[in-house]
Amino acid sequence: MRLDVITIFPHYLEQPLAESLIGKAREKGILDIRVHDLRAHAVDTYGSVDDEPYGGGAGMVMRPEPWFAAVESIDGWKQAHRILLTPAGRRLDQQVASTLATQSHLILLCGRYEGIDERVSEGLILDEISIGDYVLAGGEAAALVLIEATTRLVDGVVKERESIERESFSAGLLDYPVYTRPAEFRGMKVPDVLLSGHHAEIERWRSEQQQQRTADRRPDLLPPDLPD
Ligand code: 6GU
Repeated sequence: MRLDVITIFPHYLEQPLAESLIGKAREKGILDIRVHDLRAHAVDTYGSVDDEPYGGGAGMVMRPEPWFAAVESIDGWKQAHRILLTPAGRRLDQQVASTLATQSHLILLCGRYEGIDERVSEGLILDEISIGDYVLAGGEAAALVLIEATTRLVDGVVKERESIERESFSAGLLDYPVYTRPAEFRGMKVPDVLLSGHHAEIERWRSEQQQQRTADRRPDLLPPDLPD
């Protein structure tokens, strides 16, 4: 998968995208990720990318020219799925991530919260995505979340296929609790069933734990009760 990210804070993104699963997938050539500095396409030699809003009001608005120039400098941009990260977008969830994972080329535009000239959305953007109902100063952290949720679903990025398959099997439920050695720690014991070696019982216990935890913590994830 090819990923291009456009931001005024390229350094903010570089280290997280060099670590762990994503860093390894880049080394293996499974992911081709490039971070672009919007200021390289500024309208003047001072690196200006924003200006006062027409109609007045607080804050600055990002000008359209740098965004158009930055996107149009990316090879294959016309065929790419071009996403603006904005709190006004549709909400990212596992279903959205798995659909994005089928794309061969994503271009992510990290806006600043105060706003981007609407003609960027009109002329460049195919999809607007938010990561939740709270306000971030900019789209950079959201882009990292989207990239991590999406790329781990791309073939070859996660070694243990089983963890991905288990997630989709138990789709929409919270995970069961897990334990490792020691069997007792500061008086807290690992549930007996996990030490029993009875695989069918362990599977049943895990499934019950998932149902129970989801009912307790995230009842909104459970299917609605059927009427009698
Ligand atoms: Cl994508 N951007 C900003 N600025 N705030 C957000 C967001 C995005 N998603 C949730 N809050």
